Amino acid sequence: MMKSAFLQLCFVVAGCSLSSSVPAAEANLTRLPNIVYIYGDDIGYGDFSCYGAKSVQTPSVDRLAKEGLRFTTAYCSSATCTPSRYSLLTGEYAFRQKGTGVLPGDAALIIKPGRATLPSILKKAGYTTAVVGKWHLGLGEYNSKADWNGEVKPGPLEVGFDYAFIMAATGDRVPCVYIENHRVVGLMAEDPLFVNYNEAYPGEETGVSVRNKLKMDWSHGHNNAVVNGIGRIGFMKGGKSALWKDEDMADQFTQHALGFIKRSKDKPFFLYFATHDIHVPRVPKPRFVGQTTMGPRGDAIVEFDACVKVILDLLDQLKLTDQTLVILSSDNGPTLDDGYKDGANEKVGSHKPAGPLRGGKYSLFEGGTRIPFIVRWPGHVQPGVSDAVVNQVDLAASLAALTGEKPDPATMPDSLNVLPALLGQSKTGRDHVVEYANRIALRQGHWKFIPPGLVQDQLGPWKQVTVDAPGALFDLSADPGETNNVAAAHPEIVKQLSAKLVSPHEAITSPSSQGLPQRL
Ligand code: NG6
Ligand code: CA
Repeated sequence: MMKSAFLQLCFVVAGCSLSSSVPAAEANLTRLPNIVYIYGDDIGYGDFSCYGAKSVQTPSVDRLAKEGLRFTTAYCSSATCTPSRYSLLTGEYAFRQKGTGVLPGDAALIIKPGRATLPSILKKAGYTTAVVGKWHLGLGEYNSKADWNGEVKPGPLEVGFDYAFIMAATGDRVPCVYIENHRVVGLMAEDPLFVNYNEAYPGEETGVSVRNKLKMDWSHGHNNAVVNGIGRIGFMKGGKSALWKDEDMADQFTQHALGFIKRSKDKPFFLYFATHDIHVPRVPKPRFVGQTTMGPRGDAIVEFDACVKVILDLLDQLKLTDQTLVILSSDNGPTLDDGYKDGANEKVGSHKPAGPLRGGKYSLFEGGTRIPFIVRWPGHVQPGVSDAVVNQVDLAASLAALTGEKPDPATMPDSLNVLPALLGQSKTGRDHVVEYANRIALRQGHWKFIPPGLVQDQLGPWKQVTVDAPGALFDLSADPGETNNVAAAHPEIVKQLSAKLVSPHEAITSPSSQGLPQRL
């Protein structure tokens, strides 16, 4: 199976000199590539130096861009984390399912065990699969609560991963512990862990009761449990031996990622490396503090880049670079003040976290979901820049195609095979993108249509603008910053796009640029 899939692959890979008559071994390509997916959190379109940032330098991300293909028009599937990650792993738009909004840390698993997922497909193709880092897709049985002191399941291992070293939700949500496979790491039976999102545990400090002693003050929310001197969302008590230290988190995740790569290097592996950086609370390791003039948000970008370096260096050392497909991206657009007083707004200076785009995290403007996206596979992906339109929801079908698997379209309804675009063989990908930030908007070709309603329009704190009927229409080719609403000048386009959005099914049943049926 693997070999025939591999041979098929060789027909489609750009720059691959292998023809049907050349045995795989002769081309020194005897196995499917490893896949490392590096997923930053809340990193915007303008946050890396290879995407134009000047106030922060990201040499390792830039190295990937130089050696790989840097996309200008790639999208995540939602302007917040949980729905984006849900779509990435399932190949289904999150807005189809209730309960896929930003989850609390005690939420049940929202991916049904047994359904086809990106990791389960790769596992079927022979890969060893791992998730290291932020999970945020719930843990435990539907309609019940996880048993933090026992086996924490179902979770990643039940939806296609062989190994997991994760945080349950976010850095700012309890429980503030790591979970390795089915167990909370470092928990002692005599000090059990309790978690709830409703009320404080009597006698436990909160971000309100000890506000003047906090390491980092909160600006909104984040005033429930206090862990490592930082207020969080949600309450917890006990489990003292298991509590994380924010300053160590990037190291913890990176070390576990390295361990997985070293253990798995002898056969194809898939690593989903989901960093906490640069989500709040931004508390980088001391050696990164002050590396930029932008305060913790800028320093966290430097920390993220250092984690990328460690992973790339290990691939070099193990001589795996040429046989590893590395994809680097972010789960949603950028934000400044996201609930802590870390100086992100005050110190941003001339830096533009979303680059030339309008809006950021939580927004239906382009800054919400258009994100950095880089693909490197030496010898197979020609280095350069691609304007092809791709969406992270497509990775499931595309990586399935790469590995010779054929997911059932019914189980991955929104994932398109855009492999030729990902590998730089095609200049086009999708012909449309459904953008999602609590409600949906549509990009079709160079047109962007936002239906009437409220749209988040700042990088934090919260500020919304109202889009009046019949909706806002932007010509992204002439106006990438979405400043000039041309709806009045193009009523027929507004009518057409708004009709498609009323029924998202229709929006996606038009044939794609690759002649494949587009499924929703
Ligand atoms: C918001 C939080 C924000 C962040 C976000 C989720 C408040 C006031 N704001 O509700 O800090 O945690 O949820 O971010 O609590 S995400 O990247 O995981 O989607
Ligand atoms: Ca996020």
